Amino acid sequence: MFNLILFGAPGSGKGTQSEKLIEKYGWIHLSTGDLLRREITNATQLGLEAKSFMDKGQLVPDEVVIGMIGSALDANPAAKGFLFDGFPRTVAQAEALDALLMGKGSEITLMLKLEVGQEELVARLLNRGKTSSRSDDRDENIIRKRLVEYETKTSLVADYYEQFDKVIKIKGEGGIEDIFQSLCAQIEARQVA
Ligand code: B4P
Repeated sequence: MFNLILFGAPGSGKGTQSEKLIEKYGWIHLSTGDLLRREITNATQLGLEAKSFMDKGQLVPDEVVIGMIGSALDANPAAKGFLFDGFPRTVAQAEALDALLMGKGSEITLMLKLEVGQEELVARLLNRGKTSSRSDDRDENIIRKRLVEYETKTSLVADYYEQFDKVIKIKGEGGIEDIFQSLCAQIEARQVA
């Protein structure tokens, strides 16, 4: 199994690149952001709770997202690989993910970390906010709060996987197709190794 974490700040291109990677490699795409937004659309109890955090630019509590990922892994026993997009976002989530995968005789293969400057991130998210239904992309203060959450909590997840030598940094600025080719080159280097 090939288990990839596509990592990066909000707006770094995770969702954009995930779509292309899934199409090429046929993995199961697990985006906690998408899973949470689905719960909100369906007005579930979990969705109502998650929305109160997301609207403020805060991370949703670990136990909520870990439970969602555990269910999604169980629902796809025949997967040839998973692409984790927007997860893990805290070290506790990373440890939980490793334990879940170990329980299935598997592990994280690789983390690809998209690197984009702060002002470019803000500009991209504000731009998406003009056209999408995402309320968390419309207010610059909320966007900056999400970036602080990333710096203080989520960036530590890269340090966590760094100790296992699983992290490769990719320049996330420039053309979408060029960035995609850089990601594919790293994946294919690991596939033949
Ligand atoms: P997510 O849904 O994960 O969204 P995101 O990180 O804000 O951005 P995304 O990755 O989708 O955007 P992309 O860069 O593709 O999270 C939303 C919220 O959910 C979080 O704030 C949190 O509250 C909660 N949440 C989710 N997972 C959680 C977890 N595990 N634990 C706790 N809470 C969790 O794209 C951004 C824009 O850039 C797009 O408009 C795109 O077109 C553009 N773009 C992409 N690549 C570009 C390029 N190369 N050049 C120019 N523009 C580009």
